[in-house]
Amino acid sequence: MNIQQPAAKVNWATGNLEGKKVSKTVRKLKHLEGVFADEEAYSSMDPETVVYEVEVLEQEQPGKEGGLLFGTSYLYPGKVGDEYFMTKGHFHEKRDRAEYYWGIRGSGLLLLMDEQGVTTAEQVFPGSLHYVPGHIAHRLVNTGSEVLAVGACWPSDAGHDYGSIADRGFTARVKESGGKAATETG
Ligand code: S6P
Ligand code: ZN
Repeated sequence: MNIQQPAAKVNWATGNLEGKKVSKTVRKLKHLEGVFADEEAYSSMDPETVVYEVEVLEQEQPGKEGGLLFGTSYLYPGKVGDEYFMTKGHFHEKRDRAEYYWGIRGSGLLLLMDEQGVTTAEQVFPGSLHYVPGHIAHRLVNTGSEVLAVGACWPSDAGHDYGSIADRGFTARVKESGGKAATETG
């Protein structure tokens, strides 16, 4: 029998993925127009500021039915005005596709919003495990002072629907208030 190397290696302390099929996406402030509430603070910041990076093991072609994708997101600490750095957030394009998230490093919140606009939040910390059911939009927020690294595994045909979030936003925001993270709805 021919024993082969695995598809990739994961550094479980940092989340870093290494492998031939690992892709990397960098999201800078300039890619996040309209995401943060304080437009004046947003336009005064360097558009090249990196907000988050995503590594994905594309063992299956994204879009292909029946496979799984695996990734790590690295969300840097920072704020736009008093609002913490966060991911764009998305529903899956195939709405019923679910996903697992788990905390690796740092601390933050996972915002979960249903199609009626009801948003809940879960604490993210090293070892936290989060089930994101289908039909639920999800967004990570870094409320800490170090990088928030979060692992994820999701169906390869899930896709991303960013448009619905861009149109209506999430119904909750996470801001610093009196030195602490506070959620604001409405
Ligand atoms: C994919 C999964 C994550 C996010 C990543 C970036 O289904 O939920 O890999 O893509 O955290 O967030 P966003 O909202 O910019 O795709
Ligand atoms: Zn997702």
